[in-house]
Amino acid sequence: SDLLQGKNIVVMGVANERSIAWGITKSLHNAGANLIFTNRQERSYNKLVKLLEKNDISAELIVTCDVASDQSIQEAFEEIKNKVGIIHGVIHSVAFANREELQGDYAETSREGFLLAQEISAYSLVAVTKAAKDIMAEGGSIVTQTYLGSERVIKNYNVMGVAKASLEASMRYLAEDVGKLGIRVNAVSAGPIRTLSAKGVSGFNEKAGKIEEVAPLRRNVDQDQVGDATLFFMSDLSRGVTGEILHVDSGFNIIG
Ligand code: 0WD
Repeated sequence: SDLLQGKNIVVMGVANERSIAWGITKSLHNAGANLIFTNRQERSYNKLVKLLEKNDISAELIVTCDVASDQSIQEAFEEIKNKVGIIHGVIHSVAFANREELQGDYAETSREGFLLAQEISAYSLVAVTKAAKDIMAEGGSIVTQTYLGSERVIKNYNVMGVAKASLEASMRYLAEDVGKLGIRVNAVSAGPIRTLSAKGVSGFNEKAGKIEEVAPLRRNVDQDQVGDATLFFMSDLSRGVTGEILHVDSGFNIIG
């Protein structure tokens, strides 16, 4: 399709082939988008270059960006502005919490661990929106990735569930701020998908098994399904939608 022909979109958070951001990359590429990538680590950069080559996708630009640093975010978007110019969208697909706090009792969460999860997983969307909106001169779309642990107590998700609640509320406040600039902000809430980050949360198999058992579609979702839902938010097909959370979870969230 040519839904995103001529659109410059920044994708943050491809760590490897299993990353949700990689599923999104394929959907956006197939829709004709020009893609710009940001990575935190050298390791992810090398993996991304190989993945792009293997899949015959060319990147407009790849820049380093550690969302823990305002300076890093500013420099990344400055470089994007100088080398690409206007952008039309941003995919925010980054999160982090300490592994030892993704198990056991939430009440044991440390102050530092709480703040770290909030900083990398929720504040980063605020900081990125602040930097991106200045180069989204033609309006556009920002999409983040969230999870049901924000709405319900899901075993082991703990501090990340609280960070996702904060991310979702931030997404709504940001949608109000940048709506007047013609920019929409939405979230996709995916079911469990086996990725590098998912490995950090205890009991993945249990969670995925439950989806197969009780979700209306009786199967787990994959990165490509999240990619296509994110494509909807990136494209004009969703032009009337902002501040919304779209569950891509085989319907699991509706089951009591
Ligand atoms: O089941 C799942 N996997 C679900 C994930 C279900 C629902 C939502 N999500 C969310 C995650 O919470 C996250 O927000 O999707 C998003 C992407 O997660 P993923 O695809 O499961 O995980 P992964 O492949 O590990 O990617 C996470 C990225 C990595 O990218 P880079 O390019 O940096 O290697 O987040 C990155 C992480 O390194 N990341 C950071 N990026 C920039 N600055 C930072 C940071 N400080 N910390 C982590």
